[in-house]
Amino acid sequence: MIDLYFAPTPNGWKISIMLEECGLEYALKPVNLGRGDQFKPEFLTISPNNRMPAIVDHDAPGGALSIFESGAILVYLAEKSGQFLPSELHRRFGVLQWLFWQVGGLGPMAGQLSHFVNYAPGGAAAHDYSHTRYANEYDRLFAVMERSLDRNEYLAGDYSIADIATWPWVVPYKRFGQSMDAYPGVRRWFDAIKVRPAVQRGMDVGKDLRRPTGEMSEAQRRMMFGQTGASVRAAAQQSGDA
Ligand SMILES: N[C@@H](CCC(=O)N[C@@H](CS)C(=O)NCC(=O)O)C(=O)O
Repeated sequence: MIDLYFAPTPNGWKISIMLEECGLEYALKPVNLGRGDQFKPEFLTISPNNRMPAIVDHDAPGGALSIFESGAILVYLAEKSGQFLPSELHRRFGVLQWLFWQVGGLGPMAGQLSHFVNYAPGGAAAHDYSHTRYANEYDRLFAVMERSLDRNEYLAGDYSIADIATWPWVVPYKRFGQSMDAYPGVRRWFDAIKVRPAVQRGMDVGKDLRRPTGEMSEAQRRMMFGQTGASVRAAAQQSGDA
C-alpha cells in the first residue's frame, strides 16, 4: 500500500491523478498546510523540504520507501507501474526533459503567480512589478508548450508523466488572468486531458479539504508564508535532528 501525503493543490493533484491513472492502491494522508502539518517532525522525516506531496510505499523492494518532490514521485510510480514513461532511450528522455521543464519552470513560475494573485497583501495590484514578471513568464511558458502541442498530441508524443505534471498547473489559468486564445494546441491538449476519467477522479481526491483562498486567517498566512531559514533551523532543533 502507498501512503499519499496530500493537500488539494496543483502539486498534490499531480500525484492523485497519477495514482488513479496507474490503478495503484493508496491511502490518503491529508496534510493541512494552514495548520502547519508540513512542519511536524514525523512529516519532515518523509519530506525534509516541509512540502507536500510525498509518498511512502510500504511494499517497495527492499523495504518501505519514502519520496518527496512531485517529479521524483512521478518517475517512481511510472517505473513501479510500467506506465507513462517509455523505456526506449529517445522517448524516455523526451518525457523526462518536459517533466524537468515542469518542475523547474512552469511549477515555480505558476506558484509565484498564484502567490501574487491569491495571497499577497493588497492583491496583485499592490505588487505590479512582481505580478507582471510572473504573469509574463506563465504566458511565455504557454507559448513554449504550444511549440510542442501544435504538432504533437501530448507534450512528449504519447500521454506521459510530463502531461500529468503539467496539466494541474494549467487548470487555474483563468484565475491567473491567462488566455488560451493564442494557444490552440494547448487548449486542445487541456480539453483532452480534462475528460480522462482518472484525471477527474484524481481531481476529486480530498475535495472536502479545499477552502476558498480568501478565507485564509492571519495565523495560516504566517504559517505558509512567514517561514525563513531561522524558522526551519528552530524546527530542526526542536525535533532533535539539528
Ligand atoms: N517542488 C515541490 C513543490 C511542492 C510545493 O510547493 N508544495 C506546496 C503546496 S502546492 C506546499 O506543500 N507548501 C507548504 C509550505 O509552503 O509550507 C514539488 O514539486 O513537489
